[in-house]
Amino acid sequence: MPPQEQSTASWVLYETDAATEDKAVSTPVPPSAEKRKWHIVWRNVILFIFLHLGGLYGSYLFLAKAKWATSIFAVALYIASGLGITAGAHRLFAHKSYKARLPLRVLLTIFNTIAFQDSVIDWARDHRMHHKYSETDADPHNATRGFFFSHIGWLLVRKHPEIKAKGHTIDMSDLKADPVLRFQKKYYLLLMPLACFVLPTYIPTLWGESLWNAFFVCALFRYTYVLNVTWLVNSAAHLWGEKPYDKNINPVETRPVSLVVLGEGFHNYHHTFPWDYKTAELGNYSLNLSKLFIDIMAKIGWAYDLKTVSRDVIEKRVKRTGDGSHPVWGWDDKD
Ligand code: ST9
Ligand code: ZN
Ligand code: ZN
Repeated sequence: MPPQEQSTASWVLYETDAATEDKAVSTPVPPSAEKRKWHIVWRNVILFIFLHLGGLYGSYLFLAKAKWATSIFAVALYIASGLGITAGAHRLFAHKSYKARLPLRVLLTIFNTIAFQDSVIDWARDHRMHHKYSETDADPHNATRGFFFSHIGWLLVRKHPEIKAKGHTIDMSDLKADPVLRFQKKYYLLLMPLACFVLPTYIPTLWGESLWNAFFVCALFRYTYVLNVTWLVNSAAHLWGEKPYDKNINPVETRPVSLVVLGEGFHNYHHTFPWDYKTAELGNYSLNLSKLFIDIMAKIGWAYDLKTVSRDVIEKRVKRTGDGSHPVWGWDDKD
């Protein structure tokens, strides 16, 4: 892969924590002094090539050969592991947008381990960097480096030095204090293969499926699919769509992505108001299954202190920084 040219653009960092609520604080960040280099990690390149070949073959078995119960099980694993990322690693652990009692934290950590996107603590550390240093070299999947880099390329190369240099500015003490997450990280290399590959391959044999079909459909295809739709939030949802809440940042609203990522495609809203447990203004259930899940958990008392944003704050923000595409307030101030 060719080394990428150093960007000469002057970066603007928008911090959008709860503390800044309705004010986008813009801090100029100088361009990185170091020319970007690709230190390719060939082990990852080879593993991801084989994974995607296996996943493609698994998609054929999913559609044409596997027992219907196996295909339904694969979809159930997609939803469960997806929730482990959206309702778990993302909304609960990385953003603290709601609180969860022990049974829910355990359930979401199990779901999260099925997803194999590394331990919640590591995932959340990268994600907090992604929000704090969005679209700069300290953002692990800096989308200004293009679709390929933000989608999968960032997992194929060594991290930019800026990530390690600025990493200490991220406070992870809250998650490191959680015994459930500490347990997951400590035993990850045992728990992850079991949850992501071994059990999804074994369980379908209980209804007479072959190990071959079960492995390619419920392990490789399901895993590759969930990885790719997750990565779309880093790539497509930072590139193509409307910006009704803040036109000064790259993240966009994308309904097609939202549909496959259980409600995480309203990314312009999410980067503007990252503490909202809905990660969207409205949270229509069909496009936001994760909100439905959290609402059900709140009904049974496992989730509480759900954070959201008032209509008034959203309206002011839309009028101040939106691109005019908001269906309600978008065009109010236009001549
Ligand atoms: C995967 C993750 O796919 C996907 C995340 C997607 C996020 C999406 C977010 C979008 C919003 C949510 C939407 C969800 C939608 C879900 C829909 C579901 C239906 N801060 O990493 P190392 C330091 S994973 C501070 O080895 P290298 C630290 O000291 C796929 N410090 O860097 C660290 O040491 P330690 C499966 C940091 O050597 C040291 O650097 N997993 C930070 O450059 C070395 O760290 C894989 O494929 C930081 N953020 O290697 C593994 N980061 O950790 C892929 C690092 O001991 N990863 N440091 O503290 C790797 O192989 C390597 O990380 C590498 C870089 C080769 C990429
Ligand atoms: Zn983002
Ligand atoms: Zn986020």
